[in-house]
Amino acid sequence: EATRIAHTGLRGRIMPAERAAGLIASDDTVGMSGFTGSGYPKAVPLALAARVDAEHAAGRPFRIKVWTGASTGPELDGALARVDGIEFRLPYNSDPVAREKINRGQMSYFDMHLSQVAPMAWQGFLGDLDVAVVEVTGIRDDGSLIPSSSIGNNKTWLDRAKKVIIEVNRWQNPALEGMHDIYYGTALPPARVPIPLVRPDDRIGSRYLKVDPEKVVAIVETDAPDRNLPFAAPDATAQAIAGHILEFLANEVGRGRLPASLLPLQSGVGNVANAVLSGLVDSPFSDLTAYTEVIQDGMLDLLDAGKLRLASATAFSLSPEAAARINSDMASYRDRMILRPQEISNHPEVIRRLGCIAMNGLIEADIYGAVNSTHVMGSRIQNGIGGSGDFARNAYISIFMTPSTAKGGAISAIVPQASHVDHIAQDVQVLVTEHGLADLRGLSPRERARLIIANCAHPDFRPMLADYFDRAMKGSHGLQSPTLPAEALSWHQRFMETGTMRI
Ligand code: 0RQ
Repeated sequence: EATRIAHTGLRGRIMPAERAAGLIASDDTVGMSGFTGSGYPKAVPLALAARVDAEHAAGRPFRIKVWTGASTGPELDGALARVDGIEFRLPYNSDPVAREKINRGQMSYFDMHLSQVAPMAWQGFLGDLDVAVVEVTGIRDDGSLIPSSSIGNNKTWLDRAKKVIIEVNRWQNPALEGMHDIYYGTALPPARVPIPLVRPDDRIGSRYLKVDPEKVVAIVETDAPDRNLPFAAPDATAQAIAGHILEFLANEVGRGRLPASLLPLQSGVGNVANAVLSGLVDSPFSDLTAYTEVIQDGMLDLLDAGKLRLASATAFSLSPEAAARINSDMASYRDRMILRPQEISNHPEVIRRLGCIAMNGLIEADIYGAVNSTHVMGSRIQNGIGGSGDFARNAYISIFMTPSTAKGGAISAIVPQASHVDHIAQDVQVLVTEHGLADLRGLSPRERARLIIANCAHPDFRPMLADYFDRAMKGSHGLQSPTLPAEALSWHQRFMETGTMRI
């Protein structure tokens, strides 16, 4: 096909990925595009990994600091982590190789709220940004950029970086043009003003990203697909969780506490979240909207079924099948989807104003409803907090959902005390497992504990939790949130020693 680089001046900077990677120096801080498996650069990070490997083989240290939107693909985090090329990483990672390096103490990881990355970069707390490497769909004749399948922090990286490397990916559908909404009205206090977004479908910015052409040191043309993992078909557990949530929402509508079109939905990633969305296809709700982080397969199903009117997010997170589906009919989806910078898709002010219904996964919750989203056994990072904190704290209703056990039943997802806390009890209003739902709104800690044990815990672990709570009611220092400190984390200790939380 014809070139996607309409700006004639910039065409002169087209070069191979190897040469572009040569413009990145050891110790540089590099802001990369990418959010889940979408819109991340696919050629320069791979070429850089090869270079890092060669430098290391020659006995020369070479590591960089990597900032992104959220998780990326194996060509970025996986390739660079494998060659020990990443010294520092923020704000979210789900790559298994990088995860292992972090948990071995070989890579520093700053796990942060996704809405805070861009503001913190502007505040200067994160240091200078040396290079931006950003994937786009095309470059217009005025030098503005047609964004790709994710926006993430691209606007901020392009504005803040001293040097910019652009990957123009011909695999991305040109019909993406027009779907994006890049808001340039953010400023730091005391100049900060309200974000003029009052409905999920409001467009408040530009369709294009801006970049100073003088800063563009390289353009690399690519033709590689986004790499998102396929979703598993919802299993019985996921379907049961989805069923409880749909029943809860129907009940809220019945009581007049939610409109029949609900409120803008936010849904985390993963199979359970996808099952909830699939369940909504056959629900009585209609005219739904989503104000969320990622558009996943279930959202496409809802759009196709005519249930979902509009989805606003910062990225696609589609299985290969769903990506093919959307690519073959992009024009029809384009008016029903908006991709925004993650500081807007996840903005606390907007989430609070719209009244999102947040639905996120978890690692474990304790009997008082504090939620651990990030650390296995309190110390091993799984992914990161991602956007769950942005949404949970500010949602109209904050729902957390999980299978009641993990690792083949050896681990209870409901524990006496969370081994790490990402979401305090005040940010957890509804807790759901396949066994049932606990509506915790308005309840005291003791009432929450009784309800969570009865409704959410796996039957095998229920008597152990009830026994712990009964004894805590007798032996605790205080009775607001009864606790036996010496025993509270003993379930985790037992798992580390014996491989199971069961006695
Ligand atoms: O690991 O595959 O090695 O067995 O954690 O667990 O059950 O597949 O669930 O995919 O929904 O992930 C919290 C990680 C849940 C996710 C978390 C192990 C389990 C498995 C995954 P294996 P499941 P999910 C918007 C919102 C934070 C970010 C967020 C997450 C793996 O939801 O990252 O919410 N959330 N963002 O075996 C030991 C336990 C465990 C456990 C699960 N109690 N003990 N291992 N696992 N519970 C999206 C974005 O921000 C982009």
